[in-house]
Amino acid sequence: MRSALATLVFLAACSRGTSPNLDAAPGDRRDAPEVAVDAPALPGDDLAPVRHTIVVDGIDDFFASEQFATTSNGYDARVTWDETHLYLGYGGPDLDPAALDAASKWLFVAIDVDPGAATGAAQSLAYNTQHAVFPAGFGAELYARYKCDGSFATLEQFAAPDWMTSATAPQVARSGSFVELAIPRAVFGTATTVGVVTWMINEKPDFEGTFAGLYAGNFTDGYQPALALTKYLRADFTSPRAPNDPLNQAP
Ligand SMILES: [Ca+2]
Ligand SMILES: [Ca+2]
Repeated sequence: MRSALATLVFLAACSRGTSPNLDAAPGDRRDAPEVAVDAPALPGDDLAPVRHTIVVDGIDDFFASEQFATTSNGYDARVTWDETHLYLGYGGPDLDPAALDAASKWLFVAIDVDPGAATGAAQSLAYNTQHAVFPAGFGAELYARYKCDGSFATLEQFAAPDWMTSATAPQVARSGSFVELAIPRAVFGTATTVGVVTWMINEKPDFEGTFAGLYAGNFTDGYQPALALTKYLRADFTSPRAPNDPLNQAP
């Protein structure tokens, strides 16, 4: 600290410019701005794309770089992928099947296999009186749903105008209030980038609510008859960028 202060005093003295000899001259480094010598690595420079195989056992083995804050305190999301699967992790009190109303609470994971093109479903199915409207440019081809009492999980496919349950079910495992899902990338076709948006609801009559959406500023928790989702994650399977890199946030 002392030497930093001394430097500041020295620089302040120089900046007064009382003597022409103290003015910066070409090649004089005293007043030269600091310049980084090494250019920062650009995305894709000699870096392998993200590949992280999660063991679907209910025990959190996601990296810190795969974690996301949500709209709710006490809830966080995790997303990563490898060559064969997209992996989701969710932690928070209502993921525990012993939680109040667990049989009427859901975790939803909507997936857009051509993010930005706005193809597919522009909004989610209604559960009781709540549904979600997807972010700008996001049109869902699929959504995974997990019932918080642990009774089942399915993958739903959009076949306009309806949704149909896929023969492919997500792999699921839970321990305490943490759940992991694996969705085979085969259901995305040839997509190398998918959009992902997640949220949770309680569909219980008179107790409906929406919460724990991926990206803390995605929406405001509460009863949402037409939830406006505003953000999604672009999971680019060809990119070395960490899943939670802010550059992956869309639109
Ligand atoms: Ca695990
Ligand atoms: Ca789409």
